[in-house]
Amino acid sequence: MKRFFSKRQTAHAPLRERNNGEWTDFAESPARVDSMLDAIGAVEEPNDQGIEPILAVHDTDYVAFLQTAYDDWLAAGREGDAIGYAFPAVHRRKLDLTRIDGKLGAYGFDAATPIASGTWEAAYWGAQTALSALNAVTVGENQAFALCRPPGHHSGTDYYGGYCYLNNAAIAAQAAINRGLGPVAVLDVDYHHGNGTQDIFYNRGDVLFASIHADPKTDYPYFWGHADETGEGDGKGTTFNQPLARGTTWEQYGPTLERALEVISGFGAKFLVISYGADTFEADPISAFELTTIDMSRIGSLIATLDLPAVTVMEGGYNIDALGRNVEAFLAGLESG
Ligand code: OKP
Ligand code: ZN
Repeated sequence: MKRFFSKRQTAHAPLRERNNGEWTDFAESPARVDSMLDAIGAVEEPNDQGIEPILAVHDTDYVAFLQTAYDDWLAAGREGDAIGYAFPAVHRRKLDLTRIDGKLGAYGFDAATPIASGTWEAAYWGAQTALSALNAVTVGENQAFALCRPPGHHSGTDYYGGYCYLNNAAIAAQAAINRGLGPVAVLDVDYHHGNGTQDIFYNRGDVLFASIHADPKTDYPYFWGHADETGEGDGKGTTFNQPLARGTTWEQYGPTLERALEVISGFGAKFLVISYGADTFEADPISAFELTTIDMSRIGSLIATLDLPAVTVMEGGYNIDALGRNVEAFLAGLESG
């Protein structure tokens, strides 16, 4: 399977995040990339497909904000990474705010996702990496891997959060729909619920979102990913959430994944986008499932039984030592089927 990555994605390097009541080192560090590159072999440079496929998912005002947010922060006399402090829990709506602090709160939903000098550059090229993997599959490859960083699945039409700024999986899924490859299923196997992807497609009957993740009662992102969120309007029944308890091992995870695959088959998907996170690993520093490296290859082989053309988009995974190994095990499982 071809693998895509641009070095420009390492331009994003915030220093710290707010986490469990204290400031901690930013877990989604560029060192993650080195671990993955060491393990997955040769990567291809993405092509620049411009802003249009990004704007097919994200609002123009939000993209404009992301492009200048760090400069606006510096122009306001600030130092270090840009981070909001006031968030609209009540009556969120589009307002023409002028101060950067207001804008950071208007578009961001947490304090774990700073905007730093290279954030836009990295997020833009992460999206191009996902689109280039999609291109590879449309010209005859059966599968491709997009080493996206920063990740994307927490980002919605007009918001960032959870280390995510542009939703790479949604951008690839929407581009696949626009090329007539649908219906599309997005299968999210990151430890955290992909609330941004869910939200983007919540009213859509042509995109199924299926996710297995830590129960939001105990884990980030808390507010989304509960089992009773099943879609609305044309999308009624096309969202499938399976929360699992902390401590989950393959014994529970395997059958749950099989059920999610049945949902995808039942939906009649013709194309698959996989949001893959290696943070389900037993030694992940911010997560609490108990999957092993062998389980990563099991996840890959089970998904391969769907026998669908597929783009895998990288999401989380924070145990730097094991990250590359886990990603490679997953890809090998997908390839072997
Ligand atoms: C991004 B992705 C846990 C703090 C969580 C944000 C996590 C973002 C995860 N103690 N902080 O889904 O891997
Ligand atoms: Zn995650």
